[in-house]
Amino acid sequence: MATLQEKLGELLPVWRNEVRDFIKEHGEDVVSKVTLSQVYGGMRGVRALVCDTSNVEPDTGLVIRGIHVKNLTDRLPEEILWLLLTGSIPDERSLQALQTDLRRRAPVPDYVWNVLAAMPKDAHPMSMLNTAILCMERESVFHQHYDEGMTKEHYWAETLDDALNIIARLPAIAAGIYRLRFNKGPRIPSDPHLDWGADYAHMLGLPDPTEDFARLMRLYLVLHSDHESGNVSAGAAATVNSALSDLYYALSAGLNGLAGPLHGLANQECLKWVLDTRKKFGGVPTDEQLEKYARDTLQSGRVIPGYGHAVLRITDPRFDAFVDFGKKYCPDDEIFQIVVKVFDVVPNVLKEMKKIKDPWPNVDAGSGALLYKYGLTEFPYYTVLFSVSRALGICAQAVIARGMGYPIVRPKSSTTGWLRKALQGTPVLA
Ligand code: HAX
Repeated sequence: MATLQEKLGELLPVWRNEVRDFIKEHGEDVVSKVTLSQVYGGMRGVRALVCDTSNVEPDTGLVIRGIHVKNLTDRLPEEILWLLLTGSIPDERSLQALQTDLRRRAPVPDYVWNVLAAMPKDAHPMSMLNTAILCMERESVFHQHYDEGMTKEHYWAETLDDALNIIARLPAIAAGIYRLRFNKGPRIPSDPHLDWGADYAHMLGLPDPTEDFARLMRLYLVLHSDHESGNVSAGAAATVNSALSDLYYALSAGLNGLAGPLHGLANQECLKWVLDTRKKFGGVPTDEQLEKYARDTLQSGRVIPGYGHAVLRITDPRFDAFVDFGKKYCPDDEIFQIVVKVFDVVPNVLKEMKKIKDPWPNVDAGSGALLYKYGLTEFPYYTVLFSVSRALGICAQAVIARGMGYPIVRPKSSTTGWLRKALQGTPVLA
């Protein structure tokens, strides 16, 4: 049995030495070439970042520390946090120690509730979540100790302290936002006997006599926890953290990116599209109706939310995991049935549009329908759920970056004129 702090204290010096030797030996070798299309195309496919917590290859999907996500669906989110940070699944006693530590750190100070209560009644739940995280920045252990002259070798431990404080409080804050923003009545106190995911479900306050909703929440929190570091949220957080801005700043920067409709907000957009489908056809549509509806959506210039991915070229295994859950626990639910039917029909429609590189469903195509089934019907809230989960990966990545002593992120940009000259075209812009 070891605590997370002890385990990382052992591992980080080993990893640092390995990487130092690796760079010494191969520092000048070429890893990736960059084409002009990639420069203008959001750097898609350029290998210029390191992320050891997880990896996403186009033909496999999410692999966390060498374990495919489909083999992690029965794990607790706390186990995933440990795995992300250390590369192994914790033993029973280490897991219990982590859970006890999180419980100790969980109480949310009153000033956070006061700030949230003062926000406009129509504030988006994501802006509420980020405001709550940012207003706690005054408590950053990293920030305080940095100001007191902390040396580099302590950065990771103080970042870990911030990470655990934030992660411990997020379920209560996120559940509190749900109850406040959607007029659900007073906040529900945490139940110290529950694990992190089940406690979050409990504090949301939805009826859950079968405990299936708690089960779904654990699964949701595992599946969304990390997706390597090039995506908008993780990338933004890593860049901000590389300036030694503490985790409150860095996480909030990342989650602001998650709030975009092409990224985390897609889950709310996706359910909206499925519900519109049900409304339009009065239930589960036929294949022909659905095909036409998908084409109409595309012709009107909109995307089909929940489909396509910047990296993946297969059905997202996280979508598969949600479908497996639905087939097991709510196969007769009408909205779930529409999700399954969309999966049957829409990829073929998308395949006809040659510009779309990935016609398959991503994680957001299935999650909303299941949340809706268990009574979480306020879809502007869904990205908050995603955020609670993604905080695990973003925080783990930040702790490791500080432990490895990675430098400030600063790629080079070019003017279009410079690019034209470099490629021997005609310079038109200065
Ligand atoms: N519906 C319609 N058009 C789509 C599409 C979809 N589902 N997916 C891609 N396209 C379009 C793109 O808009 C782009 O069109 P333009 O060239 O006219 O701009 C073209 O196909 C090429 O895009 P791509 O190279 O295949 O995909 P990108 O890497 O540029 O974008 C996205 C990836 C996920 C943003 C994109 O597939 C999309 O907008 N999907 C719908 C929104 C969505 O589901 N987002 C969630 C993604 C998962 C995630 O991050 N969750 O947080």
